[in-house]
Amino acid sequence: MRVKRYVSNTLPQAMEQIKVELGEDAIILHTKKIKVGGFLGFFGKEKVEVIAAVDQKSEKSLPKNSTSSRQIENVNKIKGSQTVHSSNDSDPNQPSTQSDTIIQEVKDIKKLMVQLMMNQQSNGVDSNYSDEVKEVYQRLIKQGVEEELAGTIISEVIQNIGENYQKKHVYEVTIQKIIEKLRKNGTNKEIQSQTKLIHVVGPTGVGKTTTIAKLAAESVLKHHKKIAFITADTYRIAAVDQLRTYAEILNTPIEVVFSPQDTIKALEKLKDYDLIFMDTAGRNYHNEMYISELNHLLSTNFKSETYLVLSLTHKYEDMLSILERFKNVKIDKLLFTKFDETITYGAIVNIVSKFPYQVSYLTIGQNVPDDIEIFDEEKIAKAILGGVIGDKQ
Ligand SMILES: Nc1nc2c(ncn2[C@@H]2O[C@H](COP(=O)(O)OP(=O)(O)O)[C@@H](O)[C@H]2O)c(=O)[nH]1
Ligand SMILES: [Mg+2]
Repeated sequence: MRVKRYVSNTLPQAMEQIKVELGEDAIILHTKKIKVGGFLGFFGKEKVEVIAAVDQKSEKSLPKNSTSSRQIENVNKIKGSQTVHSSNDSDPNQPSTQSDTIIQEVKDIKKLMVQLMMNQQSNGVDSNYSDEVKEVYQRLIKQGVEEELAGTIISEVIQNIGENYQKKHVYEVTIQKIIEKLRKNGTNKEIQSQTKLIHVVGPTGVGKTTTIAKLAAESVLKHHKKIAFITADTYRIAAVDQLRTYAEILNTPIEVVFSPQDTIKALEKLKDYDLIFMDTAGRNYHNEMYISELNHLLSTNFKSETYLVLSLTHKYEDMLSILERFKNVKIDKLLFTKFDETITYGAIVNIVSKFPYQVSYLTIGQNVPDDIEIFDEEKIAKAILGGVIGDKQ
């Protein structure tokens, strides 16, 4: 691979130079406006810096499509993002025939082009996209949608709207594309009617106990189920008391357990109840032994669902580390809390795109039992584009 830096007066001039020197296959890794000359940064002449690269070997000996997939990998490496899969990956979702592969790679390149164009835009270099498209892209980034995913969404929007579109159309199609990213097919959001145990996990303070109270109240009041509680959060007396208070209000039994063996006994005792909610502490999951015993218990005896609770007030990076921390627990669904306490929702789209889990519910305040609803993709998509749409209508 040959990488070269060009400094020119204009971007087209640099492109022309690159084409002559590196050939048609050269790819642009980076563009930036810079000041050249002057004194202490003042009075410099504005120029464009372009870093371009070309894979020399592949130019001659390899077929075109493998050149392009490596180029995509290289661009992604430079950008520090994930590698786009090449056709050789054993992913079953990858296209099988060569023409499918080429189509896929062209799509990938288009996606990267959009990202690069958008990045050029943020570096102050003109891009060809309309103001609405740029505005929507910037909004996605501001909302915390990862750059690569925002680029994908925008490239899908552009493909969908064609050339002669109206402003409003861009927002409508973007909402549809976000909804598609948030939707998981084949899984149910709500607690399933055959489910006997709801196991709620997550770090301290995200709202697990409050959410259990909300779900439990709904099961009693709306679905007329006979419910019971188990709590494994024995690290703070207040935590047990908190669930005990809800148990008293709902007139349901509560068992306190200290180990998976205790849980087996508690479940035996509560076996005649329709639905059991099990509360836990984040600290329970620091113990490998505890996790494997619990996984075994939950997968063998009866139908259970494990919900990982994430708070939208957490930073996205923290949410990723929580998902990593709980990766050994067999998670069935995610549940996001504290929607009412944030104004950025991009993390939801990132997480749903990255992980296979269905999002079940969204909690929207501290009130038990009212402040909970079934996860609604459209609500999140509209919240993400909220400001943009509001301004434009
Ligand atoms: N604003 C807001 N607060 C919430 C929500 N869900 C829970 N909380 C609050 O978050 C705090 C911690 O909740 P708790 O259920 O004890 O968390 P746990 O440690 O995960 O069990 C409490 O003050 C709850 O009232 C929500 O959706 N919105
Ligand atoms: Mg709790």
